[in-house]
Amino acid sequence: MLTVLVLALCCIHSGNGQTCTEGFAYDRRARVCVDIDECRTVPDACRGDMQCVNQNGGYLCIPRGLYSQPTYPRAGERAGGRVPAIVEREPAYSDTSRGYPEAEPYPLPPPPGPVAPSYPIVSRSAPCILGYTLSEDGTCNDIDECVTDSHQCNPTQVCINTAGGYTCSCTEGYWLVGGQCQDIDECRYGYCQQLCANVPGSYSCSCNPGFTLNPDSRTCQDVDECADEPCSHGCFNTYGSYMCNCDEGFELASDGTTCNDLNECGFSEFLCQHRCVNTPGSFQCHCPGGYYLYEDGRSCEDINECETGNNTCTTAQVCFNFQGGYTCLDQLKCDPPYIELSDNQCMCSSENPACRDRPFTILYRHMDLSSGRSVPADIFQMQATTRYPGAFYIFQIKGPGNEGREFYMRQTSNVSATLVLSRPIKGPRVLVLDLEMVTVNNVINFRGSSIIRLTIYVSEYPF
Ligand SMILES: [Ca+2]
Ligand SMILES: [Ca+2]
Ligand SMILES: [Ca+2]
Ligand SMILES: [Ca+2]
Repeated sequence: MLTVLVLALCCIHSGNGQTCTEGFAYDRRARVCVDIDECRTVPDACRGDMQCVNQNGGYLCIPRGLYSQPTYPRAGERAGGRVPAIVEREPAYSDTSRGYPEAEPYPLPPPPGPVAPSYPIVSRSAPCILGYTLSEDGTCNDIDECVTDSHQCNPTQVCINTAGGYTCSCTEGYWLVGGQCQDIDECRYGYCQQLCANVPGSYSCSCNPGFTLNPDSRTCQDVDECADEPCSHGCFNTYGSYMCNCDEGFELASDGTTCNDLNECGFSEFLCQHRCVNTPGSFQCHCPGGYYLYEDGRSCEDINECETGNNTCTTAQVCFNFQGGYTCLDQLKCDPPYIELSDNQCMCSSENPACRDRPFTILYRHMDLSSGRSVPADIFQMQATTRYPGAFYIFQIKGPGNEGREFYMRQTSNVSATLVLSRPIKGPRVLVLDLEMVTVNNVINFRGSSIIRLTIYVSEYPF
């Protein structure tokens, strides 16, 4: 048991220096672990421009220019007999190539003169490169010149902080002219499609009436005014505006949107034969009683009450139609000494002494005449039905009915004559004219007459 223990102890102490921690070697004579000088024993312990500095239990690689005198690290910085944190710290110097440090600033060399005895301990008082300031945790932080007001930008410029420095620039809408930020006159450069207003640092576009600014705030597009239905009737959108139009029978009012009814009746008094009634968008012709509106929409046509049956005549009567009315004619009754020859003719017999100096026959005729008919107008013709050799005929108007001398008889041949209307006659009126035909035969010394009793119904209207 004792032997095993001695052997075990013997093995530990005689085991090729393996009992020392890394960085130290066992000195058999002194029976202690001594530091290994890696700078001598390790080939290329430091790369590149780095200089190897041996430490107790380790070694340092530091930039050659920074090395002044090797020294032992303080006890507190020894970790397990070596300083591994410092060995391999390449970023500490590689960042210098960029001109400024980032996360791991490396310490600057101490000022000239007496060499700091404690290197490589970082000197807390060492300044950072220009534009950086040392913070309490030992890192170099960028100075924000814009906040600390240590910049040199002029009042028109804006200070923008950068890592290790700052820049002066103009804000949007300004440009640098002669070191000063001056407003850009965007209007001069056609930024706006239509209207442009330059303002310091910016500009604003607007559009002419009838256009609206697009979301790009620069271009304009036509407003479709018709979408809001501004017109009473039709609407046509146009580029920059719109136009209203009206349905037939309407006219556009002065406001350009409202449609007013046209008073067609005011255009012409001949639009309707009788009466014009204006209606919204149109007009209508009206006819007086006894007439109907013809299919042309403006003329008045007489209603033939005798044909339509819309009359009050009895079966014993004869219906006579005239313009604008009708009348019921009683059955012919001849006054004595006349006797009835036919249903419209009375005769006075030559054998009857009472018939001397009376017309031999009276023929009843009816006609209608339009009021205001133009004159002269031939309106009725009469003719001898029997001719006697050597006889001649005289035609004349007899008795009452022509006091106004509106008519006269014009002989058209030996045996015929025409009743002529010579003056305008105004209705409604009923005239009875006795048109006499006198037969004269000097050979047999005969003189006789016959009459046409013409009843003329003059209408109220000239149609
Ligand atoms: Ca501007
Ligand atoms: Ca438009
Ligand atoms: Ca109208
Ligand atoms: Ca009638």
